[in-house]
Amino acid sequence: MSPMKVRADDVRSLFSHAMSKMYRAEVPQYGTLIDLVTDVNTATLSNDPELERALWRNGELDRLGVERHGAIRLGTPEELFTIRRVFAVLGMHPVGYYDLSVAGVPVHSTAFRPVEDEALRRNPFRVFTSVLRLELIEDEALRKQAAHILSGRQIFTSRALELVTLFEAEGGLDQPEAEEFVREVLEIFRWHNDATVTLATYNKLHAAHRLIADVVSFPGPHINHLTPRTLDIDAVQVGMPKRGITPKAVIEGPPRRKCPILLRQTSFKALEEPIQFKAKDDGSVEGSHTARFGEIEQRGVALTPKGRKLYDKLLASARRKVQVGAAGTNAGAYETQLAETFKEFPDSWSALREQGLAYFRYTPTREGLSYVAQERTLPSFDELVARSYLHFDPIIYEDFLPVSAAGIFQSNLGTDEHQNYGEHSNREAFEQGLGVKVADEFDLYAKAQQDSIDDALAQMSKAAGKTQ
Ligand code: OOG
Ligand code: NI
Repeated sequence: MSPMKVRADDVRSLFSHAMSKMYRAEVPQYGTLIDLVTDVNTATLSNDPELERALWRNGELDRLGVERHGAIRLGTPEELFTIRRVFAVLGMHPVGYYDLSVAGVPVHSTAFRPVEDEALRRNPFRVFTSVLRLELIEDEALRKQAAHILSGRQIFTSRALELVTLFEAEGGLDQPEAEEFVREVLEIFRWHNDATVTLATYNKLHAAHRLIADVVSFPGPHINHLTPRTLDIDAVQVGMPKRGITPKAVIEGPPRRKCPILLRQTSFKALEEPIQFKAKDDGSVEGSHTARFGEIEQRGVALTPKGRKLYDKLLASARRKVQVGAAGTNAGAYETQLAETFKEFPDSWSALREQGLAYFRYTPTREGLSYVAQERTLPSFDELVARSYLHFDPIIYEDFLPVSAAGIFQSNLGTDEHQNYGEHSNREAFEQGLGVKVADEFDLYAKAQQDSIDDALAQMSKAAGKTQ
């Protein structure tokens, strides 16, 4: 790549910044949410200087306010194929496969995200990307009609496609091209208050599933939420109503813990927005649509397959015992049950590490390096950790959780809409549309952990005067 090319991380920063600006302008409640999150983060930091130092050490402090993720819903495998090429320009690659049909949502999804540690540090923005599974529409005539409507739309501007091709040919874009690319890409995600269908068609699609109407009735895949990071999600949940925002009934994911695991999320309800629907004689008729909302997230340590299995088991058990209704009934009982059930999940970094439940990044301590230099010997890995000659920090979970994602979708469907799709997940079809296989998130975390171990041990052997 020539030195004139802009690094993908910087194009992604331009992009996430532009998206944030657009969304704040279009969804004022989102601006209010951001203000609340900023206030909560400031208060949390001033009460916890240790946390502030840790964030500063990790270079996270100045990026605390930047959005962590957004979400879109696509209509066809062809759109998925092209969006992969678009996101590649932004240094975002598909990680993980999420089948939401098991939760009654007729989509399957991946997350386009930066993969390398350094890229995540520079700008962590990712996009949860779903594709409609038309085969799950039972009514054959409606299925055909939806497919026909989708086949007639082009969600990418021709200039965006030219710039993607240029990027692929040259391995990068220069600054003016990168800026133009971001402007063009913004068009893909913009809200359209004019539908491509009549109100009658919209209603039919809506009756099949609200998400089907959301995807099929519009010229493009509007970004449906953006999500900043909070340091105290419980405080934001409590603070929302005080600022006139209605939160979903419960926080998705694990309960509050001393050692946060995976991902906790909550959102505010989607807004009802006016839409012009097509009418005969080229006129239009006014209706409305709800799709756009705001979300917040708080992330914890990434779990190993063993840890994840335990998480899934405990979550399923809590959800079996207490079900939260659409209107939020039982929310308090659910939270109590969740906390109770998760007592079985070890809540200290050492226990999580020793039991192989979570991933950690290892670094040699100063004492460790001087010990091995003095003794000219390298103790075993376990001994190094036991004597605090190797320090370990949690590796943060960068992905999503299907049950939580379904909860976020559901809370924005208004009613307790819950179809039972008998279909199995269809990862092959998803990857075929995408044009590549999605990366396995566990492989990525395991590699980050192993790389840190190799690096730490190499430093230690060097200090011990050994060549490895
Ligand atoms: C995506 C919902 C999933 C998350 O954070 O889990 C999601 C959507 O509503 O399109 O964004
Ligand atoms: Ni989200």
